[in-house]
Amino acid sequence: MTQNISQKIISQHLIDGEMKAGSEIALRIDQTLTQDATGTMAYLQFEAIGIARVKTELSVSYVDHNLLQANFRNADDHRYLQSIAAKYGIYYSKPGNGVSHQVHLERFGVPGKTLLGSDSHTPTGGGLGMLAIGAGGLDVAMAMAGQPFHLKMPKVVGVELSGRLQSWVSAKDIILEVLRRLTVKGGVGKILEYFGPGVATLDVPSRASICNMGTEVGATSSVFPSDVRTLEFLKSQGREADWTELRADSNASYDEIIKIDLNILEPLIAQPSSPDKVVKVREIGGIEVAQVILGSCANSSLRDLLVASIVVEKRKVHPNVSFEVNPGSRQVLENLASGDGFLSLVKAGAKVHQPGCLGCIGMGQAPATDTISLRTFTRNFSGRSGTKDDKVYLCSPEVAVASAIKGVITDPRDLGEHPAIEQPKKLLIDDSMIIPPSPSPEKVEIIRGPNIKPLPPMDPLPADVSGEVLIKVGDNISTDDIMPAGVKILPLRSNISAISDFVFSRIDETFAKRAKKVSGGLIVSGHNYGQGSSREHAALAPRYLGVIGVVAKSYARIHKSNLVNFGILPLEFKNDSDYERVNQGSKVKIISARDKIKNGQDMLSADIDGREAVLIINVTNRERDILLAGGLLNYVRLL
Ligand code: MIC
Ligand code: SF4
Repeated sequence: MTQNISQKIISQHLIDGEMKAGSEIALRIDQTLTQDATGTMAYLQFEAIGIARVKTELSVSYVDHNLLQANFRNADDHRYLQSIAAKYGIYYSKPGNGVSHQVHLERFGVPGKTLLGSDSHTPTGGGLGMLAIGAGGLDVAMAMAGQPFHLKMPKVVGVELSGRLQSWVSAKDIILEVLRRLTVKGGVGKILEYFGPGVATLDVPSRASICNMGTEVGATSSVFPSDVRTLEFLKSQGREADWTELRADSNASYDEIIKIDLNILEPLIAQPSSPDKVVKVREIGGIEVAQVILGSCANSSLRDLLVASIVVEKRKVHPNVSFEVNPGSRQVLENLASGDGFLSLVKAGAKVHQPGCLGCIGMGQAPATDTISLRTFTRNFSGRSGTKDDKVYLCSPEVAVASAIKGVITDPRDLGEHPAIEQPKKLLIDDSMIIPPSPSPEKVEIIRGPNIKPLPPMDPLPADVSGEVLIKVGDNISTDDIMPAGVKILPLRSNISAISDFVFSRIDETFAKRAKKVSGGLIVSGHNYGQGSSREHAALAPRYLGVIGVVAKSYARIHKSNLVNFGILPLEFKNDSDYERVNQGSKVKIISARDKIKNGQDMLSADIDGREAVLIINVTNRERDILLAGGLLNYVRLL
């Protein structure tokens, strides 16, 4: 039987289930990655599982999100993560070494392998031909313990690329075009697999940028073939031995096909405050900008920084613009500095920062009130930048640098001829900020500062489920809305009781207090509830406040799994009209919910304010058992 790339990798890692779209499969995971903001919780969970050493081929712990050290908290977390890594057989990438996805691509990714990461942008590895998937920290902890990863077999969408990008148009424009067509929920339950003659025109960093932001359409993963361009990239990293060819069979089929002609693609931009509000740059050119940031795991490779450095050569950043550069990794920074690139950026007036996530997750770089910020980042959800009512646009490095020079949103084609970029044939490579695990793990002591609090215990699902609706929200609620990040809240990620006070705080400051007062309740939402990040705190913290269920029109994949993992019922309205008649304060009761879920019922009759409504519970049998146990950790203990 002919197979596409996704089917090839899945069939080689299939432990259980049938490769039929929508049915549950269990995959063997070769590699895992964590980052600090989700990692502390993932490792607390790994410790609770009680395994002496990770069972994966490779596991890496990155520190890239919580780099500000305004007090002891983040520094405490870093020390905890380093000691855990040393003891349990995990590589530790120190703060300052770069964003997990960029470093993993450079130093660890291998074509044809599976990678599970506690960060939603883990699919970046698809640029190397990996099947790379984002998940909650607990799922990653289970994978480190040697357990398979469970998911519904995705549909495989073939994205056929033809032609070649015109000058000043780059990979970001391709993924923005995908977002324009599919929207932020069009990829849920799907893998985007790229094929066609246009693929060979794209280098690995460009492919990685495209796979990275496949997350923004809600896709489970995105993948490119592994070909000569992949070999060229691995060679530049001194890792050609890791290369294998990976292609779809010549007449492989896809569940759907999308065609993109690269020849006619123009510079695109996503407007505030959703990555799918995409228009041509030309349509909104001329809007004044106050801040431009080049960086994030979508666009901070050496290629992207070299483009910017060459464009600003002999030019100056506009006087009214703060132009900031966040390199993706120390390798990128070192190689930029070894040529003329770094100096060109500094001379032009750029602020060059340490490698890391920084302003992308609101750790600094918040824009001024009522100003426009242009970023090459992944997401522009309202308030994520740290400024209320922010206006953040997402664009390519080319659009960013042109706008930084002109002071207004600028189609880079207005700058004239595109300067040639020359990538170094041989890169400077130095892995000294990646610390291998200890050869004597028994001697390593885990360092726990006062910021690290143990996981709260969780009760099994009660016989009846009842409570009041604590909040009613609309479509596309992101995990940034549910559990905001930023300078104040991100350092509390290792302390569930402290962070739970901020659940929904951007939408309704009274949420946590009200939830605590009535000991929990339910959340009601529209479509695509929980889009965006993999942060399990968006499930764990509401659960801590006593939230027992969410009733939504539909869910984002990772968040739905996180709800199950922490024992929150992910319910759906059978009739969307019931959504209209539920309000904050409505009383919901599902009699014998536990028995019904146990007996495999998928329609639950509920009483909402004295009227009947049918709620759907669309979960697998395994997930039913997890919900009954009160979450995945309880379930594992019962096995
Ligand atoms: C993000 O981009 O939203 C994050 C911060 O990287 C998250 C992870 C987190 O919340 O810690 C993600 O993408 O999963
Ligand atoms: Fe970091 Fe931003 Fe990438 Fe998330 S999207 S991993 S915050 S750079």
